[in-house]
Formats: sequence, structure tokens, C-alpha cells
Amino acid sequence: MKKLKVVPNPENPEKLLDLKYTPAKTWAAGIPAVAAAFSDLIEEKIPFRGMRALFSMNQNGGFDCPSCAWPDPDDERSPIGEYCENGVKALAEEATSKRVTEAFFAENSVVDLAQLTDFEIGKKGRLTSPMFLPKGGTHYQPISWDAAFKKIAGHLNALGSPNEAIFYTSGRTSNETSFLYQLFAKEFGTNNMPDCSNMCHETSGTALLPTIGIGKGTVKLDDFYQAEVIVVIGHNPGTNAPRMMTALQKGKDNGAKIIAINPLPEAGLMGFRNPQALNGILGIGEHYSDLYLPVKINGDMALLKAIGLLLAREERRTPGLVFEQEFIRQRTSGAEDYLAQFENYKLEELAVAAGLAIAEIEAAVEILAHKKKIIFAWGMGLTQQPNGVDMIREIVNLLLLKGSIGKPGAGVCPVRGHSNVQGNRTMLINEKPTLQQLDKIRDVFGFEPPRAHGYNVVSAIKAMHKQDVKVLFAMGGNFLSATPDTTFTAEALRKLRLSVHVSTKLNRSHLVHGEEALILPTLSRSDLDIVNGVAQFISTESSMGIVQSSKGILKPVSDQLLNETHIVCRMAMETLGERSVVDWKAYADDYDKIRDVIEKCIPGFENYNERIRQKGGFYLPNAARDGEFMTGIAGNKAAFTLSPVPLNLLSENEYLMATTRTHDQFNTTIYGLEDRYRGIKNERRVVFMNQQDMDRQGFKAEDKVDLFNFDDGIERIARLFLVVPYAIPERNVVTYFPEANVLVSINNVVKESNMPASKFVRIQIRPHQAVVSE
Ligand SMILES: Nc1nc2c(c(=O)[nH]1)N[C@H]1C(S)=C(S)[C@@H](COP(=O)(O)OP(=O)(O)OC[C@H]3O[C@@H](n4cnc5c(=O)[nH]c(N)nc54)[C@H](O)[C@@H]3O)O[C@H]1N2
Ligand SMILES: Nc1nc2c(c(=O)[nH]1)N[C@H]1C(S)=C(S)[C@@H](COP(=O)(O)OP(=O)(O)OC[C@H]3O[C@@H](n4cnc5c(=O)[nH]c(N)nc54)[C@H](O)[C@@H]3O)O[C@H]1N2
Ligand code: SF4
Ligand SMILES: [Mo]
Repeated sequence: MKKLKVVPNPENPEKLLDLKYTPAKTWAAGIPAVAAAFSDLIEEKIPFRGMRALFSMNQNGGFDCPSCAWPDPDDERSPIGEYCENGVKALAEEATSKRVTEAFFAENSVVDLAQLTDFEIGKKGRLTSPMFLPKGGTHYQPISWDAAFKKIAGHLNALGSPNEAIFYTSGRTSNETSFLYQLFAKEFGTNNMPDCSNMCHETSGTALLPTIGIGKGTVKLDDFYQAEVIVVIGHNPGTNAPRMMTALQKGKDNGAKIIAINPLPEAGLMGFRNPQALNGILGIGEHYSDLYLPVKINGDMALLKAIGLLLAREERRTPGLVFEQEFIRQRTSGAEDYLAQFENYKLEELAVAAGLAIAEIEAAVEILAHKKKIIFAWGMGLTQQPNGVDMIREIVNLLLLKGSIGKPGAGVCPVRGHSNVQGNRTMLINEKPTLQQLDKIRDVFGFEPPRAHGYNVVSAIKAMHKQDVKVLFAMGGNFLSATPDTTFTAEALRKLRLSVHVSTKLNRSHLVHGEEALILPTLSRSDLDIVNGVAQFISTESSMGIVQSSKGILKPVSDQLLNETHIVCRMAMETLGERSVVDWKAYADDYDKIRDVIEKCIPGFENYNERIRQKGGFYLPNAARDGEFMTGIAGNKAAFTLSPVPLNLLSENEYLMATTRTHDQFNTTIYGLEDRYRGIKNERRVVFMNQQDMDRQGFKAEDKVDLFNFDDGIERIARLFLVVPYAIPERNVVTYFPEANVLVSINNVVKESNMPASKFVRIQIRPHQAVVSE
């Protein structure tokens, strides 16, 4: 008999481990969280180095947690520690004493390394020296920094146009490096600056800017403590911003009601045990969601409309008690049209579209009706939907009815992902800079920056595929695995003349590469950064617009690492040479000088060097938070908007799939193979399904299946997944990112923001068929 073998797939190895699963948890954190975190420090062989760093993480004068963008408290910080399990894991991952050396690359070919899973690749340790893969080469070879910069400059200067290069940014890069990086791209002559925001909260910015006049959130931590209602929609705080749960708990202690809207009953939405409070350690769970609404994937628009409709009815019944009429009249535009649309909607139909009972929606309205201090917090569950921009504008509509933006205890809270993704954007990493921003750069530096908009992530991939782009330079991140349509993107990357990655750890984007490829190893957040004998600090902006300093303390794992700022400056000097009017050397030598020039270019950074040295840093101005809506609409009014409810018809045996994160990963970095809160152990290739759907298709738990997507008439297959029965609405399934990215069509994007719609993928599920090789 022929031996069946899975064909090796370098972009996405399809191999199973040994799934164990138990019922999902109904509460997050507690002792297991603490234990899980510390075992990572031991596994990375850094119990002491790690503990020393932990005492410095998120403390005044210490370094900013490299994981998520949740802010630190404004007031006193806990001396036991201002971090969560994921902060510890992120630290263990980067502070590891394991090393990927030149000898490692000599022993392992690129093809062999690509057969490893992302988990296995990440566990190899920190990169230690610059490496080069020549055309046709099988192994990365050592290269000097000088030669590496010459190679980059040679390729960049040989391009037919600066727009044939792309400069990608992931969200960890500091304000200082980000500013210089975009300055270099502009002086080189391109706005091709796609970034991880193009896959993350671009949708939020696109929705908020024209409606409230700022593309960021409006709340502070303190608002969580004063709110009457907090709605958490399309976000999983227990896993992805764990210290947000402390803020939710504090709000609840002060009387706030919490509504959770999510197709999955995520542990962090249902209950919470605070590991830093004694009762948490003793295991007394708090059930803090007052109402959980198990909405269907993409059913949120129908739900938000139904809430609006019922609130309008209640306002008619008790005039003035539900809506903030004075605010609506004076501060907003478009309310009449918004309210008039409800004539076209039927509550019953909206409830069906949301996948909820009318009574569940009424329960939400009962909580909201007579409250005026409301926060809506959201994440990828909304932003990665085709109509994500519409849905966030619908949230704005509801908040405007309540006068709930621009006053204490109320507002919008897009929970940002990467620790400095918000800062990257503030520092002008953006493929669509405004004319005002460009004029400022021209005036301060004396060169004419390009005006044409550049590529975002999706258009960048298409341009590479068409060979309109020849060089990709990535400041951090994992371009191949984070982006959609893995096979298409891999083809695109392989067409490049040169791919360059500035990285801390090995990842799949180093292994699916251009004709030539470079890996440039850099310092991480927790590393000591000494320039000319002086320890430097950098700065970052949190999800709530607080800019603070960050100073690493750990001895770097190799003396060959260069900090990101130096990498940018040396690339700029080598590439631009005499053409440049910027004093790159001065910036490379002293970060204060970078901050001085940021202050000249970007509003809100007055006395940057002085204020960044203050305890806790400083808040950036936020007009909407102060009740000023700089929308340009008559007298600067916030805008109501009208959006449709999508139909989402599914054909027979078709499912809507959302890709999501486990508790044991940070994006494409896989810390471990558990998803503790969802009861999954030792496997990532799982598909969460409703039992009814399993019965209909004749699947049993742990059956092996293949997943198919047929968008644009192309068959995309993700093979070898295991079925796990789960509390999820019928015809909805959930898989993990990045394993399922192969199914997300490059054309499946969010309207207006152009982000991949990775939470809305039409798939079919069939019994697994092994591929016969030979
Ligand atoms: N530990 C850890 N922390 C992280 C990250 C990580 O990977 N690991 N990543 C960081 C980054 S970059 C980001 S952007 C954030 C992401 O943090 P989140 O926004 O929480 O991201 P996800 O885990 O992708 O999914 C969010 C939730 O959306 C729900 N969802 C899916 N579809 C829908 C829908 O149609 N409607 C609603 N209402 N909900 C839906 C899912 O069930 C899931 O609970 O986390 C940051 N923090
Ligand atoms: N299907 C699907 N796809 C998604 C998502 C989803 O929910 N579903 N989420 C999207 C979201 S929200 C995001 S933000 C993107 C994330 O996209 P990216 O930001 O591109 O990916 P990461 O996995 O965060 O990047 C990890 C790599 O960054 C490098 N790194 C870590 N720290 C540093 C550092 O300090 N400096 C430098 N130079 N490098 C460093 C390491 O080498 C590591 O391998 O993925 C997106 N893709
Ligand atoms: S909540 Fe986010 S920023 Fe804070 S310690 Fe945890 S992972 Fe780090
Ligand atoms: Mo993100």
C-alpha cells in the first residue's frame, strides 16, 4: 500500500501534535496564570535575569512592557509588579539566554528551518549577528554590518523609482526610531510605509477621524473607574490586554455594569481573579459581566441598530431621560436622519441577524437606557470585519445619543495591540501622511517629501506580486505570517530582489524571502542600549495617549546587536550619502536630539525632553476627550452616520470563520501550545465548532478536517485541523491566527480601511484527505 505523506509546506507546515482538551474556563487569571508565567522564565533559562527585569517592567524609570499597549496607572504603581502573565511571557521570550548563532545557520538550511512550526522556530532563541542569504543560497551566511548596509544601499539606489521599495513597520518600534525611519523613507522619496496598523486598528482610525475629529480613543484609565456602563465588544481582554481586567474590576467596584458582546464566552469576559490581590490568589472568582451577548460573527451591526431602535422608543416614552438632547442639538450633526432610519428596521429581523433573542437585546437596553456615562471598548472582533468602519461609526452614533463622548467616565476605547503601534502613527509612520504633516517636514528639514500616497499592507503585497516593488525592508514584525493569503504573499515575497528584516528573533519571514535576504539583529525593549558610553532611553505611547520613557536594563545577548535607531541612521547615510540634508550621525549619537526635532514637527510634544523625564510621562492632547470635535463639520460637530445592516447569506455547508489569538501567543510569536482559558492543550490546528453543525456534517470531536475557502474563484486549503466542539453560534467557527491565514483572500478587505477582514472568512469544512507525495 502507498504510504500517505503530507506534502511539506514551507509557508505553513501542516502537522499535528497531540491535542488534549477540557471544558473552557469561565474565569481568567489567578494562580495558574502566575505559575504559567514564571515557568516560562525557567524554560528560557533566565530565572534571575528575568526576575531582575520584571522588577523594572512598567515601573517609573524602567522599561515599557513589550507586549500590549494597555497603559500603566497614572498614580502609584504596585511595588510587587505592574505586569500580567503575558507581560512575563513576552519578557521571557525576548530576554531568553538561548541564542541563534552563526554556527546555527551553518548547520541548518533555510529549507530545513522552514519545516519547523512557528513555535519551534521561536524557541531557538535571540538572533546574534547580521546574516545574509545570497541569490540561490541554501544557508544564511555571516555578513559585517558595513557590508549589510552597502548591500541595502546598492539595491535601493539601483531602483527605477523610490516607490519600488517598501518600508514596513511592526508596532514595537520606539517613537525615536519611528520618526527617523519615516524621515528616511520620505527623504529617499517614498510614502510606501505599510504597518501593522493596516491589519489592526486602521479601521478604528478611519471610523473615528471624520465622526469625532480624532482617530484615537478618547478615554483615560480614570474614565473606566467613573463609568456607569462599560461595553466590551469584539475584544478578549483576559488574553490580549490582561491588565484591562483590573480596570474593569475597579469600574465594577465603583458601580459600573459590564456588557460583553462576543460569539465566544471568553474566560476574561465571564469572570476574573486578580492574581495581584489576595482574594484572587485565594481563588475567589468575580463574575463581572452583568450581561453576555453571544452575538453571531458579524451580527454586531444588527445588534447595535436594534439597541438604537429600542433606545429611540424608550426616549419617546420618557422624553429627555434617555438621550442627551441638548448635546445632540449643539454638538452633533445628522441625528434626524439617523433616527429616521429606524422606520426601515424591524426588531425581530435585527435580532435574527444578530443571532440573539429579543429579550437579550432588551436586557442590554435596560442597562443602557438611563445611563449617560458609557464606554465602548473594542478590538479585532470589529475592526477585522468587512463593515468594521460602519460598525465603529454605529458605536459612535449610540454614544452621541447619550452625550457620552468628551466627558469623564465616557467615550470610545479602541484597545490598541502592539505596545507602541499608536506611537508609530503619531510619529508619521503612515502611507497616507497629510499635506500639513508633509509641509512641516519640508519646513523643518529643508527637503521636499513625496506627496503621493504609498502602499498599505494589502496593496503592498499586490504590488510585490506584480513586481512593481523590488525591495522590502521590515522594521520588526513577521510580514509573511501576519498578512493574509499566505500562499499568495509567499509568492509575492519570493519575487523581491531583496528582503531585509530587522528582528530580535528568527521567524518565518526570514525563511520565505527575496532573491537575496538579510537578517539584521537588534536590541529589544528590555536590553540596555548604550551609545558612546551613555545609557539611552526611548519613548512609547500607550493605547490612551500617554507618552512615557522606557529604559532597558539587561546586558544584550551579543555585542553584535545594533539598536534600531542606528540601523536607520546607517542605512540613511549609506543610501543617501551627500544627497541627504539630515544630520543622521547626530541623531544616532544622542536620542535627546531626535526628541528635539520631533518636538518641532509633531504637535503635542512641546518640551518633549523635559516632560518625558517626568514620572509617568505625559498625555498627548486629545480634543475629542475634552469635548471638542475637530471634524470640520459646521462649528466642529461630531457626526452621526448611516450604515446598512449586512445580509450575510451562507450557502449550504458554508461557515463564517473568525481567526483569533490564544492565550499562549503574541501574534505570530507562539509562546506555547496551550490556550488555557479555552481548554486547549498541545495543539494549534483546531477548529471550534457548534455541536449542531458537527452533527449535521457527521463530525465527532477531534475528527481531522481540511478547511477550504473559494473567494475570487480560487481554492485555498488549510489542511489537517482537529474539530473541537465549543459554545459558539451555529454556522460560525473559530481558528487560530496565523495557521488559518492561508484561507483569507487578499481581496477580502474592510471597506474604507482596506484591512484584511480576518474575522470574516467564508469556509467549508471537509473530512481530511492526506496528500499523496510521489
Ligand atoms: N497575549 C497576547 N496579547 C496580545 C496579542 C497577542 O497575540 N497575544 N496581540 C496584540 C495585538 S497586536 C492586538 S491587535 C490585540 C488583539 O486583541 P483582540 O482584539 O482581543 O484580538 P483577537 O484575539 O484576534 O480577537 C478578539 C475577539 O473578537 C471576537 N470576535 C470574533 N468575531 C467577532 C464578531 O463578529 N463580533 C464580535 N463582537 N466579536 C468577535 C473573538 O471571539 C475574540 O474574543 O491584542 C494584543 N495583545
Ligand atoms: N488572520 C489574522 N491575521 C492577523 C491578525 C488576526 O487577528 N488574524 N491580527 C493582525 C494584527 S492585529 C497585527 S498587529 C499583525 C501583527 O503583525 P506583525 O507586527 O508583523 O507581527 P508580530 O508577530 O507581532 O511580529 C513578531 C516579530 O517581531 C520581531 N520583534 C519582536 N520584538 C522586536 C523589536 O523590539 N524590534 C524588532 N525590530 N523586531 C522585533 C521578532 O523577530 C518577531 O518574530 O498581524 C495581523 N494578522
Ligand atoms: S496588560 Fe499588556 S502591557 Fe500590561 S503587563 Fe500585560 S501584556 Fe504588558
Ligand atoms: Mo494588532
